[in-house]
Amino acid sequence: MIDFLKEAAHVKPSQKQLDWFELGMYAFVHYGPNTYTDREWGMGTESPEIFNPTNLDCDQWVEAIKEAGMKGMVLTAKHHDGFCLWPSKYTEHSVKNSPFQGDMVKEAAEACRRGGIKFGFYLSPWDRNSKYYGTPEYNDYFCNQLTELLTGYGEIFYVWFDNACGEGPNGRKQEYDFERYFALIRKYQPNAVIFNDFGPDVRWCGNEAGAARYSEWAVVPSELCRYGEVQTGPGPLAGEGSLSYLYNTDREIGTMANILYSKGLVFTPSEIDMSIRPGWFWHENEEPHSLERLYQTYLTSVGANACFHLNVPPTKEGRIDERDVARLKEFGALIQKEFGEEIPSTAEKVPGEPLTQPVYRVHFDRPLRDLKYVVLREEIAQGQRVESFRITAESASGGQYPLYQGTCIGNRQICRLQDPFALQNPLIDDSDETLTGLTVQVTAARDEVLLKEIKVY
Ligand code: FUL
Repeated sequence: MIDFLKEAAHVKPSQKQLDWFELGMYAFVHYGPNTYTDREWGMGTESPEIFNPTNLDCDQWVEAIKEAGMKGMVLTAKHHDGFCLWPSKYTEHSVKNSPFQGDMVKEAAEACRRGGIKFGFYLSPWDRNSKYYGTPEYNDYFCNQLTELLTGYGEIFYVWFDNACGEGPNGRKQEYDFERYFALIRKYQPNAVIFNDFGPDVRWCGNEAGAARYSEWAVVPSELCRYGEVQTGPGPLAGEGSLSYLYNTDREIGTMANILYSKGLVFTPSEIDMSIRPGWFWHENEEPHSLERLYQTYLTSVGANACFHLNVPPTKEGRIDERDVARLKEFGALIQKEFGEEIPSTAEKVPGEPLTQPVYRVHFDRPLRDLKYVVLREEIAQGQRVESFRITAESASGGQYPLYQGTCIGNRQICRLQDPFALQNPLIDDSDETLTGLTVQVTAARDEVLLKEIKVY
């Protein structure tokens, strides 16, 4: 058992997964015929004529995205309706037969380059337009399109695959050859991270509501992420009981009870994807979600060992709606207000034995009346190890204040001590007390704990 936990603690990310983690937050951009028909899923029978951005400004998209602090953009190059936002050689169902005679993928990629953010794309395998869909030829068609996108638009940081698999125009479903798609990406864009429900590089969190797990492990059973690289042997209980079925909507993924039954473990962290509005595509009568909702999702994604993929859909004109622009600005400003200035402190580790509990003592450079967040980061390049921890504050008069209890840390755990939206919520109620430091005590870990950062705000 102990040997297996140690193995689990040493399951490591690739460099591109580490780079992806550092991005934290990036934008999704859903754009296409649905924008003009007010639908979420097109039928594939829409005329290309309807795609008509009359006031396109991709630089405005990029500016809005950057206002929120997002570091990349992922464009829906083709959604389920099969309409290509670039003039693909392999179909007539594309921008080339629309009043917009340009290449939307190129416009977006170049705007990202100009604005200094990364560019990636979403390519839906489900295609309700292609005559090949539901036959083996469709995988060739899909690979041809994928190759166009991988080779024609410079560096791609992310390729996002949807697992949706409905019927095509001939009533048949398709068997997607994901292994073949992934091999093409590795060949043409070796640094691109691949998102798919089941890995290899990033997995889906299991919902589109921005709801992360309380314990969002990056090290998970290969039963779930079957495309990831298996880095351990089977767990000590493999074959003894449950894990015959594991799905990405389960509450427990990667927890101790869960991994002990697994056939092997992979490093495949989770992404929280959500739209700024109820729909993925722009609809005139929808409003952006509240600032509170976006901020809460930020804390439970970027602040909970995952990344945040926030969709901002362009309007019919081809611009980001001013209501969304305003919300993105507020969102970026709030993050800046909450995390812009760190409280100077020094941390000292009082080590425990491997598999026992180190304690980190943090001393503030000056006594504090108040603190709002403690941000913890593990040296995730070495693996994810902390199972549980607690944080206690010390006051000048020797008082101890229990502040927080948590489970995973991983890449980043933002421990929120106060609600920035609450009217009044003092951490300590004695007005004469000041805080001099805090203790982060790891209460369980899979192997030696390596925290690379403890920051206080
Ligand atoms: C889903 C799709 O069906 C939605 O339309 C959207 O693109 C979302 C990001 O993925 O599976």
